[in-house]
Amino acid sequence: MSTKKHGSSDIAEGLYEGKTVAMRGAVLTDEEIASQLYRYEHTAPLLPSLADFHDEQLKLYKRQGYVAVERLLSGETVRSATEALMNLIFEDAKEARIQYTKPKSELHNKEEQELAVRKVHDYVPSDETLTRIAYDPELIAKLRLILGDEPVLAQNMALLKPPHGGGEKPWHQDMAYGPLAYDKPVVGVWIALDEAALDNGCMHVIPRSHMDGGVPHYAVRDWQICDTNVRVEHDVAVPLPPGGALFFHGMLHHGTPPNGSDKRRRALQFHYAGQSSRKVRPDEYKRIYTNEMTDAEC
Ligand SMILES: O=C(O)CCC(=O)C(=O)O
Repeated sequence: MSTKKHGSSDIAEGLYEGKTVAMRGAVLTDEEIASQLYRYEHTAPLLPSLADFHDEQLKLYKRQGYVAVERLLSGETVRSATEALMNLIFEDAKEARIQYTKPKSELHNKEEQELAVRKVHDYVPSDETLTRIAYDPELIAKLRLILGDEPVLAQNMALLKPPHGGGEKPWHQDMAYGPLAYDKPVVGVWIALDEAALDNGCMHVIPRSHMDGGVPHYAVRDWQICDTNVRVEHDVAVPLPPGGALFFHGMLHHGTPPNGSDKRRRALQFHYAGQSSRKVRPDEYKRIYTNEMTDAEC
């Protein structure tokens, strides 16, 4: 695992209204992040498939803030979604936007290029398979049940965590990010394309944390919940096979540790809002998700 320090020199993007700010706070190595900020003893149970999601699972989702499914996508769909994603990176990005962790001038071949991709934004319209996954009628029907409203795709993003040091995504709530700051909860659907395991940066969640509502986020290693405000002792890891998926509430505290293994960890992520939801006003956003009104320190 990389011994690179993360903290004061890192830059985060994606803050409310796209502002970019310098990070501050404690400087931690990947090993320290993986061992101090995450736990690995408890793992989430998996429903065999989406067809097994009924009223009881809806209650569980509402109580725990998440439900995980072993097989949302078939092996063939996973292969063709992965190929589609790689084509957007290597051949033609079309409408998608690709975010690299290094300047393009430092990427000399396809392997270096792929391993430097952190995110692919807005890929859904660019490929038929990816469009089909996002608007699958069975998926939309379950989301309608969860939202109690007509689901609208609010965001689509693929997240790639390369082997040997793919970075942590610190603990956060998705609705603390401007594009998802709606007045009613959004639902995240995170789908593993590679096996997402304990050693390559699978999702981790704090069950029931969505019940706390919005909490302040701080610019530390990213736009995140203060490390000391995360109830890490309640951490449940969500390892998934390729094609497995995590459905989670937009206020759920979640994060992913660094990838210290020699395996890729690529995932698709969709967020759906109810069609009657509205974006929160900037003053409301500040009150809920920042320390601007309270001055609380991290
Ligand atoms: O896939 C990851 O590493 C983190 C995904 C996530 O939590 C997010 O983008 O909100």
